[in-house]
Amino acid sequence: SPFEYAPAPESRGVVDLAPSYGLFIDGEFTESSDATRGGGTGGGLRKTVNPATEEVLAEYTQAGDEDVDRAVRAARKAFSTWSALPGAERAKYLFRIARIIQERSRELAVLETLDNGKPIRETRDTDLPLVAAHFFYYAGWADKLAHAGHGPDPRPLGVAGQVIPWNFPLLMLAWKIAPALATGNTVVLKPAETTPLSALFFADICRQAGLPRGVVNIVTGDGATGAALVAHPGVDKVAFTGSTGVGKAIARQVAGTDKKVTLELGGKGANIVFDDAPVDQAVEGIVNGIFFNQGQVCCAGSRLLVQESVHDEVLDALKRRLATLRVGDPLDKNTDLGAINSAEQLARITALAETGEAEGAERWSPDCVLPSAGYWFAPTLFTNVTQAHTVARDEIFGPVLSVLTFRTPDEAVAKANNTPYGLSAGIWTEKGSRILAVASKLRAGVVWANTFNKFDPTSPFGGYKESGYGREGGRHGLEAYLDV
Ligand code: TXE
Repeated sequence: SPFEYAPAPESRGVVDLAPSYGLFIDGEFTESSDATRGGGTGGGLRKTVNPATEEVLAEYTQAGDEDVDRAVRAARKAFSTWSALPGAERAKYLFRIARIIQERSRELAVLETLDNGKPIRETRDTDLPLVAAHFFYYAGWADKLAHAGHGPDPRPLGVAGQVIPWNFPLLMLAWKIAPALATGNTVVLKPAETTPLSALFFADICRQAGLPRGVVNIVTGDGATGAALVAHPGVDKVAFTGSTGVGKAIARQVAGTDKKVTLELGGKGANIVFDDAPVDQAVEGIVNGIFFNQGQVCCAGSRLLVQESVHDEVLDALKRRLATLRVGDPLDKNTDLGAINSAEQLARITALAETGEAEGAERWSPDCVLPSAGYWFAPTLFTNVTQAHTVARDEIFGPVLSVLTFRTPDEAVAKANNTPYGLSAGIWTEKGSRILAVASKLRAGVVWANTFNKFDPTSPFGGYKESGYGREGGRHGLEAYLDV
């Protein structure tokens, strides 16, 4: 069947793509039942392209309401046995999944780079190690839930409906699935429409690990599939990462139901550089903060707040560093910036950057030749930015940094907090006392000091204000999947 993905073990290590993929329901890849019965909302095939070349990688199935229903029923059926397993038994499956991810990490890193456009250096050195680490970490909790501080008898919620975005497809899957399974829940997950492939390969890993049928189900499709999953009465818990607009719509949708919900939404993180910070180190952190994954990161340091007295020095060093960034083929391990994930995202970034210019901010990019095919955006700085400018307020979700200045720590805090979001911030200073004083006043879920975009499965991650609610990662991440 063209819907069957079963690579020969000897072909692992390279990506072996089928021409088209089905849905993963009840332990099997299947066609859409909407298609076989006709007349449903799903069943069509969608294409996923390599954003660096615009070449079609594969086709995948648009799941309709009937498919979502089938997946939720499979998860419901599996829940009674999965949740009754001793934690140590669930842990064995999670450890097995983690080890297979490590064994297949080269294949998965290449796959993720093909489907997403991000540099292989990032998928190889950041995404994949973190994906495995999440499964190892939550495997360790599965038999210790009574000691996690949630009381002696924490219970799983039931079926988790999980909707994830395209910026870290496999890592967002790991953030969602690992804690859900460790706590005894079963899962129906919908990956984003532009990056469905690594979730389908993950389904194959679940089979390879011998995970019981129905514990993990993958329904691919667009926002309508996500909305059907969120609306399904058999879903007990909704976990969403994506845009603030859709997050708010989901919150409205589940209001008045008994569903629990966690939302991880947008951000407009401030990276605050004080005049005593070592400039070279801060510049590396600024670059990592906004150009990692082409800035398509919810916790990106998209606003640089630099102390007025060192503004020119920092900007000169930053521009020199940007001139050395290599933009191009994501599969080349020397590449620093890859492709933007989709034509739609490129159009959004382009429009916001044009607004920046129209409103009078000064735009600068290093000389760089962008490939002719694919979706590309040069690293971009905006200076002479005020807090009223759109580029200082809206999430751009691209390689665009807006630079503002401040004089005193209080002014830095006020400007950093002057946003409806509250996901991340960074502080660069040699003074430990200042780190503590400033961090305690920042309304952001994570504050990094003298580093940026550092992730670890032991740390809870999540937002204040319109960046959402609930925490993923760490011991706190268990709570999102437990009745405590
Ligand atoms: O997000 P969407 P998009 C931000 C970022 C970006 C903007 C738009 O600013 O420019 O959002 O991106 C599914 N019910 N972030 O349009 O639409 C959808 O199919 C249920 C920040 O890609 O929110 C996909 O799987 N699900 C962010 C997922 O939601 C729905 C990551 C995210 O898509 C749905 C991504 C609905 N009504 C974008 N509509 C972050 N927090 O990291 C869509 N979806």
